[in-house]
Amino acid sequence: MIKIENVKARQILDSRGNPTVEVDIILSDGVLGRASVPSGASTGKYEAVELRDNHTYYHGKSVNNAIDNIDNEIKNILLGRSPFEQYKIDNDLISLDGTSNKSKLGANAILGVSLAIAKAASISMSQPLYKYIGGLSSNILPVPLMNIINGGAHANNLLDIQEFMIVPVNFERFSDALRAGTEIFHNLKKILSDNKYSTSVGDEGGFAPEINDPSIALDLISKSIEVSGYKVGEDIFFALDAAASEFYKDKQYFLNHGDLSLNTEQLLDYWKILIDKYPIISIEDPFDEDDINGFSMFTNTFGNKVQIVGDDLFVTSEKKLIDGINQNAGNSILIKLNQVGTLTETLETIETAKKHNFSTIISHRSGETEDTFISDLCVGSNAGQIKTGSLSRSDRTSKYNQLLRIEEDLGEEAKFLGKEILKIINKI
Ligand code: 2PG
Ligand code: MG
Repeated sequence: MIKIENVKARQILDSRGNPTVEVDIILSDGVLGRASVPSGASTGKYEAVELRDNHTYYHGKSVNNAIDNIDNEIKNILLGRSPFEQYKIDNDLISLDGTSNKSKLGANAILGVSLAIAKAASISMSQPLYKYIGGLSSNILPVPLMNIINGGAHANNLLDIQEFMIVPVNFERFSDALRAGTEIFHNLKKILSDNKYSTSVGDEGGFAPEINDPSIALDLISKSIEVSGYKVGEDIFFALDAAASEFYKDKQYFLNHGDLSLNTEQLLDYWKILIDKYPIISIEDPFDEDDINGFSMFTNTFGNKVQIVGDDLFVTSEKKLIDGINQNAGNSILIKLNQVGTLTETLETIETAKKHNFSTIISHRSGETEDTFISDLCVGSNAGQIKTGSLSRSDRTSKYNQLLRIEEDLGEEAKFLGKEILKIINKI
């Protein structure tokens, strides 16, 4: 029987230059499974806990305690076990931690181990990771939500909305959609430069121009789509991540850097104006994570027209998702492995979402590593959509590149949902 022979953890750097956890799982057949853990900036307050040392080093962000937990307590329960018992191992890690939010061992410690085990197991079985995760039926390449203008907590410009994304749908294959995205990205760079805006990029590789009006951002993107030879609202649609928890205080939403204060109903009207003006098919976190009433109102008004995505609202928690479903709050869930902390829980949340006709978007974090696990998770779970940033910076393009490899590996079997995604979003 193949066994886990060694577990090694180390501190590495993420794409923002902050420390994070990397884990090696070494099997008795000599296989090495390695995984690293991403980190958010606009984190939801209900996310599983990322253990940081709060020491003077690395501005308090070192993760030596999480590493120690892996090297000691976690390693003790893993040595000698089969790597093919993902479900059992994940549940044992949850019990070993014993808290509801993984605050004892750290979700970063637990997730690194959980993912490295899955990788080791897939290599040991000589299977691509996506097939190990999902089996023979895993063949859907995702529609990408590409974040080409960054604002909010991911840039130091004046945009309140965190992410302005393009969604290429009118394409046969994922690789065609990716090509269109890069063409638009490069034309946007030229248009920004011609208009004397900065072309430096934010944390997710999208541009971060000094714009404060979302309409200007969407107009500039529209222009770059047209210049690239594509049709706005036919070939390419828009998606936004408002990350509204970031500008919510005392039951008010503060836009225009504090100059405009809106209550929930007024913010709903604000979204309505943007949705009427632009072909926006998806809005993530349009309201604060505790303003579930806002989500319900939005879903009752736009639920059959717009994908309303819960990120901070659901934090990839099956329980929070079920609460949301019961209150008709949203129709889609953003899936982030480190919000919940194990592969098993993540897959269970995806299943529950699908069962309730919620669309699923696998997502990176704003602080990423070179690990491309989410690309395999996305195809493995047939999630249908991925959000993994812009078309620059290796921490973002590595995920797209892995999807290209998976598309090649699947060959004729690869399926790209393309325009079908509109039916899924519109619940037709
Ligand atoms: C989000 C994510 C990823 P962060 O809000 O959706 O884009 O950002 O990782 O900073 O939470
Ligand atoms: Mg978000």
